[in-house]
Amino acid sequence: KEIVVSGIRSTGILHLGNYFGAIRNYIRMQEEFNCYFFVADWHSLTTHPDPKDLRGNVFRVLAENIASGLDPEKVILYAQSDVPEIAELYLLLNMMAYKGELEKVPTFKDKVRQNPDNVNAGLLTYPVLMSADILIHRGLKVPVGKDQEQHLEMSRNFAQRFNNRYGYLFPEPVAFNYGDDLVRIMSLDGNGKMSKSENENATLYLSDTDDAIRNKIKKAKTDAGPQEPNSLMPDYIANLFTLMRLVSAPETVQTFEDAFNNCGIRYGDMKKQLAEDMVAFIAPIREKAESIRQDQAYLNRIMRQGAEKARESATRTLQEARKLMGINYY
Ligand code: AQP
Repeated sequence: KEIVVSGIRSTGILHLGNYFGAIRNYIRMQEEFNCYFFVADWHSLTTHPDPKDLRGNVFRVLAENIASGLDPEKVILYAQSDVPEIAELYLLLNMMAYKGELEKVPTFKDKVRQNPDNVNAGLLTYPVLMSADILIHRGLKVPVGKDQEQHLEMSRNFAQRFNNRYGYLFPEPVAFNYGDDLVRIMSLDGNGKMSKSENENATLYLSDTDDAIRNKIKKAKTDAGPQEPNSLMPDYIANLFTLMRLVSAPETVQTFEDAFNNCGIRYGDMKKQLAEDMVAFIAPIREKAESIRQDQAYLNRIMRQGAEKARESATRTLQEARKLMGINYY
């Protein structure tokens, strides 16, 4: 079976972008592949270093993944920091990553713009740690949202450089999504991608109450509507259709698409329908996550079990890597 690896940062509450970019794929992939899914707690320290939030966020991400449909009996679920072999591989891969290429990564440039006072080396080498996360299990398919596409390209480069320099060890990992294109859910205010730590009022969280969901969708950005038949859709309207395609019945989507193309669309009606379908989608996940989060002993058990299995696979890869690099003296 092919090996699948993917992680989510413990930086807050999961949202629809995380669900449709990543988790939805995880749920299908667990039936077909050998899956390693992890909470990327080290990655979260690049921007969210506060110790008092970390533990809660780690277990929240775990619980929300399980509530969304991940089965801990079918996949290996663990915290990144429970697998120290990843850190060693990260160190080794750093010798294959060049400062110039790391500085050019658009997500790095964004982070520098957002917070120029905290341009730490962890941020710069984020794609290297991400590569170690994947390559430590010799992962091939990586279910992620569109924002991660470029990082995956770098992972392929690092894998290739290692293989060329030391001998074949790593397959070249590819970003994966069950539709063809990778998914990008925009924020409801139309500003950039939906993310855990941006505008809360324009982000639909998997923990949102029914009323919060209705209110946020009601306030989502729209305009006066198309002025001519078959007009080009602005991004923020296309995003509402994307969401609708994900949670509503195909006939419903078709009705509103036709209305858009005939200039007869009423965004108020569309948003009302979308809100109800979204409530029906999110409410069961929210309720399940709440109940899973009450059972700390269960969550601890899953993390420990997962870490043990992840370390077995990680240790095997690391031993090979050391040997190929000549780090085997005794
Ligand atoms: N808007 C999105 N559309 C599609 N996929 C998305 N992902 C994230 N946002 C979208 C995918 O979710 C997985 C986990 O990513 P992450 O932990 O980096 O999530 P985030 O919401 O981007 O988190 P942060 O911490 O708030 O990040 P910043 O501050 O960087 O925006 C990935 O597979 C990602 O592609």
